[in-house]
Amino acid sequence: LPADGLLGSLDLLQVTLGGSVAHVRMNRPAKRNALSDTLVQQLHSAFVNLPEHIGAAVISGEGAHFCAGLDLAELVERDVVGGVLHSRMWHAAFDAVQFGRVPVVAVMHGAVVGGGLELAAACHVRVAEASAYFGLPEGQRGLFVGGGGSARLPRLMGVARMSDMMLTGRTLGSDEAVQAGLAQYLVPDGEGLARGIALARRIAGNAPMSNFAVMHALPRIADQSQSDGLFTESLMAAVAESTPEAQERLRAFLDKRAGKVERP
Ligand code: 1HE
Repeated sequence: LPADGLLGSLDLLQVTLGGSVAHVRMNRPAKRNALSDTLVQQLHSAFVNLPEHIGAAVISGEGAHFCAGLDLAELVERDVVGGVLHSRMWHAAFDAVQFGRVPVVAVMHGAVVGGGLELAAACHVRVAEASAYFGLPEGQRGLFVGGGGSARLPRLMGVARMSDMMLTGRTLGSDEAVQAGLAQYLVPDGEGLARGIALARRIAGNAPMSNFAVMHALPRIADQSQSDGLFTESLMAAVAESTPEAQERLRAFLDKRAGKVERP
């Protein structure tokens, strides 16, 4: 595998490596990056197969929009069994994003709707360009979310906001989305990718065990009772702080070789 440059074009997906960061770009602009079965499977494959030297990833969409959600042209021919299996296929793919090897930054612009918002919700940090707008048109299309949205989105924005979006078709602009918890960063149009890659570089510079703990322990602890959560936290903390990398980083700070915490 090349350490840098184009890793491969999976037809609807382009994966580029730069140092410790992988950039995964949905590349179906004519259909607004609508998530066909093929595109979802290619996302799954890309995240499962990230090279070992990669420490963080960025996902973005080519063209005027991040993602138009489910490819509605493929939905019309599906029966009930096909529908359940299809949803489970999305779950597997988006789990590979959320619970894969590395943290993922979503860079969002234009439409971030339906399954596109579900995909963004599986990422760990979300950057919105000013043009980004967010919607869950499933209610209007006679559908329900099927890509993990009902489990992930209320954890970001709460059940009330998600219900409002699904029932009334309300869409949120990028500033409202930040207030609602759907994005952590708001940047001018055209600056999302640079910000996303800069954030990914910082993330990739962390100790791998700290990143692992944030990705895998934090959401599980949030699902646990306080008592179980505190116990899990103690185990995870002990694992993280006993790694050689943690010990070297602590020594570096005490020897004044490491940076201080900066003001925002
Ligand atoms: C599509 C799709 C799609 C565009 N499936 N083909 N998602 C939605 O309900 C959103 C539907 N899409 C839209 O509302 C708009 O397309 C957008 C606001 C995203 C973009 O508008 P615009 O004016 O830039 O593009 P367009 O002219 O509407 O679309 C360009 C082409 O993309 C056109 O095809 P063409 O052959 O006529 O050129 C569109 O048909 C096509 N296209 N979006 C299929 N979604 C696991 S559960 C998840 C459930 C959901 O995600 S439901 C939400 C589905």
